[in-house]
Amino acid sequence: MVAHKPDRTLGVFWLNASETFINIQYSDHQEDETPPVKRRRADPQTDVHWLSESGMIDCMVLLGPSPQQLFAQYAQLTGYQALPPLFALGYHQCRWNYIDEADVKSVDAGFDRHSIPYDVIWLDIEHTDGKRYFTWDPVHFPEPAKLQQHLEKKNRKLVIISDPHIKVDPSWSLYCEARDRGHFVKDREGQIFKGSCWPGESSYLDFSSSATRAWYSRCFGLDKYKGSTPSLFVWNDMNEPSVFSGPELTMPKDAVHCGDWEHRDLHNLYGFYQHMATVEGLITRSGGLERPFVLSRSFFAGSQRLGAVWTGDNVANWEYLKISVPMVLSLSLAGIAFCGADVGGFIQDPEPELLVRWYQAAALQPFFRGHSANVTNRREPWLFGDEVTAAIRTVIQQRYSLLPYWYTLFHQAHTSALPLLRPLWVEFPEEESTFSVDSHYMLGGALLACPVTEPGIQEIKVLLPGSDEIWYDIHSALVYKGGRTLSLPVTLDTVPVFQRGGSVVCRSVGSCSCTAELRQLPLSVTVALNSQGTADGELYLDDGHSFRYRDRKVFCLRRFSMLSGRLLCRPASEEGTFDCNTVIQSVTILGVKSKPSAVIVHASGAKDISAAFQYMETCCKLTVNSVNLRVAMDWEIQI
Ligand code: NBV
Repeated sequence: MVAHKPDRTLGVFWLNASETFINIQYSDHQEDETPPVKRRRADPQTDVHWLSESGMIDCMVLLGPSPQQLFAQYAQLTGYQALPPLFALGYHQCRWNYIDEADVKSVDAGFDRHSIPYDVIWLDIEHTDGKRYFTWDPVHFPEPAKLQQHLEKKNRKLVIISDPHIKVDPSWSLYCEARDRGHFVKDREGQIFKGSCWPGESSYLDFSSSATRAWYSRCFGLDKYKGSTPSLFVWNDMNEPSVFSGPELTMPKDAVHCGDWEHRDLHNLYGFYQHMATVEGLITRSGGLERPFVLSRSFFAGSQRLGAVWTGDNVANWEYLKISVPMVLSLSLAGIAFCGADVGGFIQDPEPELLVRWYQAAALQPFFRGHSANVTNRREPWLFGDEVTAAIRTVIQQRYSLLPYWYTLFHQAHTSALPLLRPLWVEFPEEESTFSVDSHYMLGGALLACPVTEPGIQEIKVLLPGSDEIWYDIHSALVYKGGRTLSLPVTLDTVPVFQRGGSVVCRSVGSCSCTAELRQLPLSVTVALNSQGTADGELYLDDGHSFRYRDRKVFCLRRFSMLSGRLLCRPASEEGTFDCNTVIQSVTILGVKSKPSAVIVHASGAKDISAAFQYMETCCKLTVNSVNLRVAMDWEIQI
């Protein structure tokens, strides 16, 4: 739980995995009638009561006092966000189900045909042989390795679903192994627990046991998991766990786990442990070299160390789109930075306007996946006419251009626990007007995003905080003073995003079909000056997939800072040995009050150059094109 008032952010971490109720009582009244305590109060107060079914009281109070300190305190207890492989930040295309290999290939080709970048295509439960995870449907997916190679040639990945229930099938070796080695949860009589799920009668792996986790991890070995290749990644679903025949659709509380723990004691850890075992499996599969990607539906404090989560089965309506924003903000505050909601709504069919708005909103959330249920209509981005295709293409392309910034934010979450998505109050902790805003938010410290989540609107209200702040509309470069609520006209194409004065944002320039191509593109740097004429920001780069950034410090962290008309590019860390050839193609400086007489580029070891530039007086924007400066080198631009 996070609480905030102007001079303090405070956290309570109640570490308990059993069924827990948290009763929150807001009171603005002078007198609190809540029994058993009846007292008078001077200030409005919020009372919170915690009630857990089992366990001992294990409760930590995190004192902040700043939001940033609170995040760091929580991360010291539960861990930091894992740094995902870069491909996982691209766009993911999922459906329950892509029918067969030809279907997958044709959807994949559709993205190229329509020039829409994407990185990952997903297979849901129907890809298996009778819902036996780690197998393939022999009719529809006879050559899974070839399919992955086909995708991998284009630098794209396949994600398959792997649920925690295992079909009771004595003729299936994986089931027999798990049974004979004692890897299933037991019932209260000590027999293997059986419940029903997708495959029919199923038993459930006991992920709370380290031996079971180790065994399960090995199931992802390339030799063991037939038809898998290194470009296969995993999705853990139904891991609350979901038991169709169980009470409240889950496991009976008196089921028994290793060490004789009842299910009631660890229910909320079950999915976390499956996630952990899957992540371990992928890391081990690569010899410890490659970063895993695993999405999980169930999660717990600490799941941020493992990978991504999503908000589960949402519905294709405006209300669900709207609440996706506060949902991902809450997750972000709770340390789970890599999160998102199914684009378009999982259940039912979105109208085209809703679909476009959903893509626009989700492109500004960390995990970006289109998904739809089996009974819905197909909804690949090009099925709704040219206008919708174009709108979705623009949004996805913009997401890809902004990936250098996203990746840098992930590096920050990984190293200093700052969430990528921040409610406005996190950046403006003293400004009470921001406290209840949950429709717009900061994406890192530099961008304020306000996705449109209502139908047919022509105007949107955006709170631009800070009376001494300057905000720049990233599309029009128009400048707004902070400390006001702006009424912004919107069309279907508008995605209101503002860059905060004082920040620097790097983007990729040019088009690409996936993140592997994006890495080859040059960058642009946008410097947004604050009222003192200064700005700074960072850029993080590494190989995008391995652990070498961690084990051998193969990364590059640069700082751009502007002061007194000089923009410097310098190392932000003395560590880091990544020899990258990435080039900065152009620099745009917003908030330059008058046209400079010259722009001088000085790169170390080279002669000073007087660079050509454009200046737009109407929006105080200076652009220096074709600077072609290596990001890893020290250089400066003087205006
Ligand atoms: O595996 C089928 C679905 C999946 O597509 C969805 O994303 C999960 O949240 N799964 C739930 C089970 C069935 C839901 C009705």
